[in-house]
Amino acid sequence: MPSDKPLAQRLLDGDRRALARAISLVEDDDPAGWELVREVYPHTGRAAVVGVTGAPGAGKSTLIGKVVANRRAAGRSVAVLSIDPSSPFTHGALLGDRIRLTDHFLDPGVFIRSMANRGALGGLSEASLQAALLMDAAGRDDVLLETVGVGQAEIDIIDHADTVVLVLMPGGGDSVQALKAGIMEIPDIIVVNKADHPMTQTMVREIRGVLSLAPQGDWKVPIVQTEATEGTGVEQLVEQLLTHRAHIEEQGTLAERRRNNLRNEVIALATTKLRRSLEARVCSDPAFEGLIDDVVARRLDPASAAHALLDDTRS
Ligand SMILES: Nc1nc2c(ncn2[C@@H]2O[C@H](COP(=O)(O)OP(=O)(O)OP(=O)(O)O)[C@@H](O)[C@H]2O)c(=O)[nH]1
Ligand SMILES: [Mg+2]
Repeated sequence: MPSDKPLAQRLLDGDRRALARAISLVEDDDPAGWELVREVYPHTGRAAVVGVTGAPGAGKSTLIGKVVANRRAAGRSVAVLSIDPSSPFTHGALLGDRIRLTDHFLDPGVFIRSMANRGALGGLSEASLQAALLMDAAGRDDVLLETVGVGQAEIDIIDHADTVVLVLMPGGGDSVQALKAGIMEIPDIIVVNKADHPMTQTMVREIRGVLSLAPQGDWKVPIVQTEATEGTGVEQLVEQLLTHRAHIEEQGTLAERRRNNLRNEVIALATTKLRRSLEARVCSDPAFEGLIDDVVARRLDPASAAHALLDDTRS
């Protein structure tokens, strides 16, 4: 029976349907979604947010499925957000296929959602951050974010995790190279999944080599070997997740990290807004087209034109 309570209240009460509805609103860039996030934001910040990244097919979803089972057994409520920048599908299409969490579909303690590319307007990264906040507000103890890593710079949602897990697989040398080259930030925990593969130990050694060259913080990045399909190593992974969480809470790094992440988020949102308002202003503006004419005719260089445009929009 539909409740006549407002959506925000139902969400805060942990109502799954309210959560699903709320996420659809932010996914559609509906102003009501932003309003909702504004309302419930004071109730966020309680969930332990874990980001799981790695190359396609590394076993992120299989692993998340096993971690979810473990957390449920410990009595925690869980939400999973799978972010797929490469897929044109939205609203949970192909959900079961991609997320491999079908075992959990009937468990009310597990909320699963996928989000795919949304085209040019309203970034996926923005929408997924809002969705994660809504999951947090809905009282989920653990929020797990799955995203494909390496070269997906626009998907910085992973930056909003308290703990970042990088999933590698033996033979997937590209990711180790990305770490080595500094293209990919050193995560908090590294998983070598598909540890049944004969190249596993070689890869573990390679990763140790890379980590030994990285600047040493006060957290020593553990390498956990798993075989997600069998559930092997999952307990060790969960143990590392909890240890990392306790570590950042004790050291005060959690607060610092969150502050930093939120600062970046505010700048990112402001940048998007500025860009949109700029685009709206120049759209079919004859003065702007005149400026472009000058650039095309080589009378004005692009940087000077940009300056002129900014001076013009400011005045
Ligand atoms: N042999 C072996 N296969 C595994 C293991 N873990 C996952 N797989 C298989 O690897 C394939 C990809 O697993 P997923 O969990 O979908 O990987 P993913 O990283 O989520 O993939 P995307 O979401 O598409 O990027 C599936 O066929 C899994 O059954 C493992 O430990 N050993
Ligand atoms: Mg997956």
